[in-house]
This record gives sequence, C-alpha cells and structure tokens, in this order.
Amino acid sequence: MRSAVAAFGLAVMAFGVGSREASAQGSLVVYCSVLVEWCQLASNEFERKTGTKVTIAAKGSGETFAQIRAEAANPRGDVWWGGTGDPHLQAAELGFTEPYRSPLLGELHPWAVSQAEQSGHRTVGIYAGALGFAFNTEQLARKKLEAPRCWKDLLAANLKDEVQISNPASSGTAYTAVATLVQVMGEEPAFAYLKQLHRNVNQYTRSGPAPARAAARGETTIGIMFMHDAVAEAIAGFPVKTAAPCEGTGYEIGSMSIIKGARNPENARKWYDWALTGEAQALGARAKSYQVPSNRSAPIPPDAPKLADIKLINYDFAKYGQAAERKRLIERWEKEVGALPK
Ligand code: S7P
Repeated sequence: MRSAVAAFGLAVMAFGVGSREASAQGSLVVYCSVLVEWCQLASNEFERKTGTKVTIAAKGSGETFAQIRAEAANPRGDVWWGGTGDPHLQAAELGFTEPYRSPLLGELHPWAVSQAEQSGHRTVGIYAGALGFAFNTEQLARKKLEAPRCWKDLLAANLKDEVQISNPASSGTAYTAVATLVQVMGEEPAFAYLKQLHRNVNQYTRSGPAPARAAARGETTIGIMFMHDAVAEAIAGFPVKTAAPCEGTGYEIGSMSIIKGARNPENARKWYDWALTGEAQALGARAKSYQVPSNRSAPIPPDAPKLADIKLINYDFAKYGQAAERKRLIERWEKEVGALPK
C-alpha cells in the first residue's frame, strides 16, 4: 500500500513539484498523507470543481513532517493534507505552518476544533481513527495461535517474529503507538513492554499502514496500526480482522495545515475550506478510507471502526504533540528498543 504511495510520490516529484512557473498558473501543491487512492480522488474532484491544477506528493505523516522541516527555508508545498495530528502540532509549534481560521470550523466535531485551538489555528482535525491490531485469520488457524485482544497478548512466547509495527522515527502511526503505551501503562512499564515486544516483532516498517497490508497478505500474522487501514484490507477480500486493545488504546486526529511561505496561499485556503466540507470528506469512504470524518454532516462510513465501542484513552495531544516530547520519546525508543539485537 505505502509502496504504491511512494511510487506515486516519486512520479509526482518527477514532474517538478512546486515550480515557480506552476504557481503563476493557478495551481496548488498538496502534500498528502492519506492513502494514495484518496489523494488522487480528492485532487481530481478539487480540480474539477475549481479549475485549479493540483500536484500531489504522497508520503506518510512522519516523512512529510521531516520534508517540511527540511524545506522550511524554501517551501515547495502549499498545504499538508492528512496524517497523524501529532506531527501537525509539532509543525505548528515550530512555526512551519500558517494560522488560518476557516469559516467551516463551526461545522466540525469538537475534537477537530480543539486540534485547531491548541495549535493557534495552525492546523485542524479532518478525521479520527483508533489504533489497534490486525490479524490474519488463516495464519492464526494454521499456527494454532489465539487472536490478540489486549496489548499484553502480543508478548506471548509463541508470537516470536509474528508481529509487525512501523518505526516511530519515520512513522506518525508508530509514534502514536509509543505515546499510547506510555499513557496506558506509564513510561517505565511502557518501555519495558516495548523491549519485550521487540522479540516478537519481525519488522519495523517505514510507513504506518504497511503492517495492515502485510497482515492481510499473510506476510505477518499480526499488525499494529490504525484499525481503519486493516478494515480496508478486509473489505478488499483479505482474511484479516481487527481488535481494539482491551486495556485501552490511543487514536489520531488526522489533520491539515497550510505550509508557511506557501507559494499559492489563496489556493491553499480554497483547498482547506473545501476539504472541511461534508461533501469533500465523504470522498474518503469512496476511496476506501474508513476514518471518522470531522465535519458533522459527513456520513460516518458504515465500515469505520466504531469509536464508541472502543476503550479510547484520553490521549493528551497537548503533551505528546510537543516537538520536544516527540523527540525525547523517539530517541529513547531508538536507543533502548530499536537498537536491541534480534
Ligand atoms: O489511512 C492512512 C493513514 O493510516 O495514514 C496516515 C498517516 O500518513 C500515517 O503516517 P505514517 O506512515 O507516518 O505512520 C494516517 O493519518 C491515516 O489514518
């Protein structure tokens, strides 16, 4: 899934993202951190509606944050659409994104507005989704393994090399997982847990949705990721099911920000307002992305994991969205977990 995203990103970059010529012709460069099918559908619809030429560069949230930071002195993107909320909050704190109060704010769920308020209106929530497990039912049956229901189940001795999760240094999803475990267990027990889990991890992937794809295809038995990414695989016909951890789990407020120094600021605001409408957000389900939309009028896809049925923690976005906290936790993970021998 993410390899398709990367390939698409490369194709897009090949024809000159953010060139000065393009900006003179009513265009827009969108850094897109949702699945590539949704990036494509949204950009086509926006082009159709407004006549603005959209160039998309698709990458996960951790990688897009790193790109925006690297380009801060010479920004090439106009708007960053989608991706986990924490790096959007960090970009806001570091001054990489512009404040903007959309007239559509009044149509949003309170969790999306609070993301905006918390960042001084430098970002806003566009969808929500819970973290959980995906498991391949055929692999479980063949290996006579129990379906995991709780975080503690993933430490079972018979799950050696059966679990996949992304790498928090590159992935916003995995950072959400580390921050979630710290909030569920406390920091020291969470790191003790992650060190034990390391034995059962077959691969730390670069992108967040990759473990869902791998679990669907039997390349791993269990994946940890946002549950909606695994739902998409199940709907595509793969033998994969999801579970929400019994101890409680974290969630993302997928977000959107206008990049500071955008070359097409007016079009960026046009996209921003459009992307907050119920009509635009309903495109997610058409593109087989099953997050909960932030506009109250957008239908919740019937296949979206039901947040009300999941034991969600009161995720502290203010604390774990801070640049210094993210840096500290990722460095600690790299030193104490990522560096452990296999
Ligand atoms: O459905 C796609 C999704 O999981 O990907 C987004 C995000 O870009 C993941 O980034 P990482 O690869 O850095 O983990 C999520 O916001 C979204 O729900």
